[in-house]
Amino acid sequence: MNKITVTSPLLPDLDEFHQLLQEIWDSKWITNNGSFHKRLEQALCEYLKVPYISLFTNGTLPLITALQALRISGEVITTPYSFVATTHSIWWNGIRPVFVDIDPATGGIDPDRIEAAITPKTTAIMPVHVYGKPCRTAEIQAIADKYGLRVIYDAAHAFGVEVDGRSILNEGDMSTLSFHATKVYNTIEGGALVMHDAQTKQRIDYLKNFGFAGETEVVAPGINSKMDEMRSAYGLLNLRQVDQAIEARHQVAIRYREALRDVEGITFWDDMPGVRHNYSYFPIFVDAEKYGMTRDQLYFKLRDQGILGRRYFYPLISTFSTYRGLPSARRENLPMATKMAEEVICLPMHHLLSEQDLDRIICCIKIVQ
Ligand code: T4K
Repeated sequence: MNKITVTSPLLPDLDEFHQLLQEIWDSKWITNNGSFHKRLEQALCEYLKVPYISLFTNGTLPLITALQALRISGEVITTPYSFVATTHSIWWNGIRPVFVDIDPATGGIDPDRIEAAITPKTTAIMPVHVYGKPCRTAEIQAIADKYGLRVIYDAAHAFGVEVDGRSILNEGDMSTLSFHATKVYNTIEGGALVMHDAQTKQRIDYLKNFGFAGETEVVAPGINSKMDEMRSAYGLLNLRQVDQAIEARHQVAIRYREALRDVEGITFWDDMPGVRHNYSYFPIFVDAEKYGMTRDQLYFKLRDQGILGRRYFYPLISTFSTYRGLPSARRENLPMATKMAEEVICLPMHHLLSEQDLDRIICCIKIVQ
C-alpha cells in the first residue's frame, strides 16, 4: 500500500536545473546577492504583483527580521492558531505575545476581539493568513490605524493569493512568505519579506547581511539570512510551473468538496468570493457527535490506511510550555481556536494526487467505523 502524504514538493525538471547549476559553477558566484538571487526577486515581484521583495533562507527569519526592522517591542497581538514559528519570532525578539481568539469563518485572528487585548505596551499585530485564507485585513488595519500599531502579516501560506485582483501580500506594513518544501511554491528551504518602499527594502537587505552597507560600514546589528544562488535558480524554475500546480490543487479541492459535502459531521470551507486561492491546504473539521467518530479516531484510521493527513494546527501554540503561562493563553480566552484545533485534519493536498489516491481518501472518510 503506497503512502499518501499530506503534501509533496513541486520539483523543477532536473536537466533544466542542471543547466542552471552549470551556469553557477562557471560563474563561481554561489551566494551573497548573486545574479540568480536578483533575477528571482524581480520575477517574484512580477508574479506576486508586489513592489518590493527580499529573499530569505527560510520563512521564520523574515518574521524575526520584520519585527527588528520596525523596532517592535513590548507586546504583539497574535493568533495561537498557526505554526509555532509565528509566536517564536515574537519571543526571540524579547517581545511578549498576546493571544487573541480566531474567527471561525477564516481561521485568522478575530478583529472583533483585538481592541480588548490592546494595552499601553502593544506596538503591533501579527495575524496569519492561515491555509492561505485572507484575514479580515480592512478591519485589522482600521484598528492598527486607530491605535498607531504596526501590522506584520505572516503570509507563509498565502503565496499568490489575491483579493479582487490585488495581492494579499500588499496588506499591512510587511508580509512574510515561506518557500519551504511543503509549501505551494518552494525553493527547498526559503522565504521572503514583502514591503512597500525602496528604503525599507534597503534596510531589510542590510539586516539580512549582518547589517553591512558596503565593505566597511555596518549600520545595524544584522543577521545572516541570505538565499544562495542554487536555491534562487531552483526557485526561478519552479515559478514557471507553479500556476499548473495550483490548478492541479484546485481540481483536488473540487473533488473533495463534491465527495464530502453530504457527509454528516464533516465540514470544510468553500472558496471566498473575489479571492484567487492557492489551495495550499485542505482542512476538514470533524464534529464527533454528528460524524460518529472523533477527529483523532479518523486521523489514526486514515494513518492505518497509509493516508498521512496532518492535524495542522494542533496543539495550539498557546498550549506549548513556553507560552502556556501567559494570561492570554488561557483556554477560556481562546474557545474558537481551541475548537478548531481539536476538530481539524488537513487532508493530503498536492499537485501529484491521482484519482485512485483521492478515491482511497474519500472512501476512508465516507465509511464511518
Ligand atoms: N509561519 C507559518 C504560518 C508556517 O506554517 C511556517 C512553516 C512558518 C511560518 C515558518 O516557515 P519556514 O521557516 O518553515 O520556512 C512543516 C514545515 O517544515 C513548515 O515549513 C510549515 N510551516 C509547517 C506547517 O509544516 P512539518 O514538521 O509538519 O513537516 P514534515 O517534515 O513532517 O513534512 C510534512 C510532509 O510533507 C511529509 O510527511 C511528507 C512531505 N514532505 C516533506 C518534506 C520536508 C516531502 O514529501 N518532502 C520533503 O522534503 O513542518
